[in-house]
Amino acid sequence: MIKEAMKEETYPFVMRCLPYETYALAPCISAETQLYHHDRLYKAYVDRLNGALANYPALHGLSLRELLKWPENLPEAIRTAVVRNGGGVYNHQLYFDSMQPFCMEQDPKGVLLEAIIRDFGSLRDFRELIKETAEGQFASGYGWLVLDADGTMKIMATANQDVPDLKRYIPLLNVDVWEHAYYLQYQNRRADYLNAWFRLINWRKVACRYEEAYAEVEEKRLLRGEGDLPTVFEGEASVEDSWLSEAEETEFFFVP
Ligand code: MN3
Repeated sequence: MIKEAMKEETYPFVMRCLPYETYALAPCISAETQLYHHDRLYKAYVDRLNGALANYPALHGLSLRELLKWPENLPEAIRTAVVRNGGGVYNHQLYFDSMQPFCMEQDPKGVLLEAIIRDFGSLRDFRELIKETAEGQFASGYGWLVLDADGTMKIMATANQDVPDLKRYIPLLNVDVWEHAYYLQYQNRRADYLNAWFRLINWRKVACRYEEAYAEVEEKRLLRGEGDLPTVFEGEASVEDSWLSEAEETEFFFVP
């Protein structure tokens, strides 16, 4: 399995390129939004994180996840800067990397789909819950799908550039609900942006992260001598009916 490169990078952190063209997510997310969001805002977090770490060589061998997992171990003088800007880098990398150009064929499949049904009831319930949670995040922040240390997936929201508690959760997917992520196109209509975002999720990448995270959680539990993790049910899971109603599918093509 391909390891997430995110875990391996250390100082100086480098701005990652988008894994698709700047315009490739239009009309759901416009090229203009992506340009400002990725090339300006995300880059600024990378620069500020490197600036904060520059005079602390003892931290230069740590990955972003390691820096964010134990913030209490960071020198007090740079703790806030590393948490805010490191979070800004981590969150934006996961966000941009979790999307792909829209196509009608994409659905979660296999083990990930089975796990979604196990933990949320159905794909439709999952979709409603993550949208509702992200929409309900007061002011700026993110909506998340994470794998809990107990082996089940959870949905949550975080404020500002906070990451979920990485001692307990492994992030699988996130969505940026800062206004800069959608205001140029959607103004205050966060729900419309979330509907559009949901159509862009790169499920293949989320599935890779899930399988890798599940193996990591399982290994730790075995080492601790704890019981079995919840497993997915036997047999092939399938999406019984499209989670998009016909009206929603039609509506998609009129997204600004
Ligand atoms: Mn952002």
